[in-house]
Amino acid sequence: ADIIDGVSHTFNEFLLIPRLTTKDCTHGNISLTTYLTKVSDKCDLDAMRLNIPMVSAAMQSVSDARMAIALAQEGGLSFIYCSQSIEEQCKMVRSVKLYKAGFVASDTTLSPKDTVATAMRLRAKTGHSTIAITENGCNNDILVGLVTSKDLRLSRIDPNDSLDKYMTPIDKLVVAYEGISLHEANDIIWRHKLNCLPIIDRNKRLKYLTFRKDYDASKKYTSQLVDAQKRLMVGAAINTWDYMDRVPALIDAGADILCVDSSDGYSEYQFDAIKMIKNKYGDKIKIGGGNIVYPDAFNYLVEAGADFVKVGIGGGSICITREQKGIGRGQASAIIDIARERDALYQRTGVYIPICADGGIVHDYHISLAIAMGADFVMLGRYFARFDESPGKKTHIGNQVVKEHWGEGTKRSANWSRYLDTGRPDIIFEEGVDSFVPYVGGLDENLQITLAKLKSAMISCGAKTINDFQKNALLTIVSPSSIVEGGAHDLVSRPMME
Ligand code: MZP
Repeated sequence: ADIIDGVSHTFNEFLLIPRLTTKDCTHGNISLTTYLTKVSDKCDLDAMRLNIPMVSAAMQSVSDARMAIALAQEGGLSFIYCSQSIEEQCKMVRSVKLYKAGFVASDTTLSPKDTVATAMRLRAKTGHSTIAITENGCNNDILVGLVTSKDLRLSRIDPNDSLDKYMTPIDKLVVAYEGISLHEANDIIWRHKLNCLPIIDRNKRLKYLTFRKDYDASKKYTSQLVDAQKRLMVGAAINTWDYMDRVPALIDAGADILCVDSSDGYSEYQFDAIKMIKNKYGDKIKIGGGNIVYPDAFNYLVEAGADFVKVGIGGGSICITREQKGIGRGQASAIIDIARERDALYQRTGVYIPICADGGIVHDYHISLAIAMGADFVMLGRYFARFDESPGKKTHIGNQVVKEHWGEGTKRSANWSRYLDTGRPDIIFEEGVDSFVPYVGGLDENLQITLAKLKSAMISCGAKTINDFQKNALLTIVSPSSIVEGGAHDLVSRPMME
């Protein structure tokens, strides 16, 4: 066997050295915009960008439609997991695409019937066009109740239809939140960045929400919106065994970008999948590959046609691949080496392939380190699983509030395909664990703190853009004792107060 030079390092073993902070390097002047897909010197019009360098992991416990809507509104992106049937995944993608098209998903506590009834009642009271969207729990179709001032139409979304057919422009919108307090209504408007005003009754209870015509949410918020359609962007994961059916269905549902989800992306299966998709759809469809940890695999996936490459094997919070198979590499070393290969490719060809640092981000500052090491954006599972918007159930362990978080390499995640004829290989042993993460509240409030820390690190390093940060960062490897020195130390703990 060959042994590669040097030790394989993790994020914890690095720190950033400050560079000159110039006076114009302020929070307000920093751009976190980054490339998501391949860009060439000759033309970057076609490249997709993120407004913040963070995407959520394609995992059952992380990225469903609710998370995708919340994160896209912050300027990031979710990859909806593929460990579910094609129909279920497309349904999630559709919900995200419908969201900013003037539709608001109904409160899930209301039944489909009640949602439609509420919309009709409010239309009768207010004379405004109203709309209710809800899911039909019986057969998992999306049931759309459309109430306009002229007619009432109820229709099922046909998965084979273009979504445009269902995009009826409306300027007044009523959602089924009638009767909640003004405070709760404002909270919903604020959290979901709705383009709406609350109209309340005498008792300060919500009557309905109405669009504010003069207001363009895309100007105020760094929403991740696609060009003129004002719809949120959403990604979808695919696998290498049913992609021939899954990809066309996802494209039709409106997925903006795809990513092959695999713990080991250096395979002929993945090469063939990316190549076939690129041959069939050309550059209209963007697709990422991975995961990999060494430059040879990077070149292989780029040759297949990957628009970005995901780096990381065995570093995920729920991952036991290294213990089970002895496969993987310290995440910092993997990113540094592959970023160098990516930069060399760019020097040679003028083609830049963004890389995503996937897994093992434990502290907020690890995001800064990953980017300084050359990643263009990071993918996080555990981080997002802790928020209200993640699909995991909230529960208690002792006094602590926690949320469920489980790996895609667990039998739990694979269970969806057990009774279906999917062609999915059986899981003989698990590469992930089924666990919990501490619950920390809503995505927005926590994300703002994380982004503030990232910007502060960039300011200390004199960088106003992600590109500056990657180019100018100076990193140092730290000794175990300097890690101890970096935390609070040599203090007497404050006694617990009543
Ligand atoms: P983390 O942010 O929770 O540390 O890591 C998330 C990443 O772990 C995912 O994006 C994926 O690459 C990886 N993952 C997901 N499931 C497993 C598993 O079951 C896994 N082994 O390694």
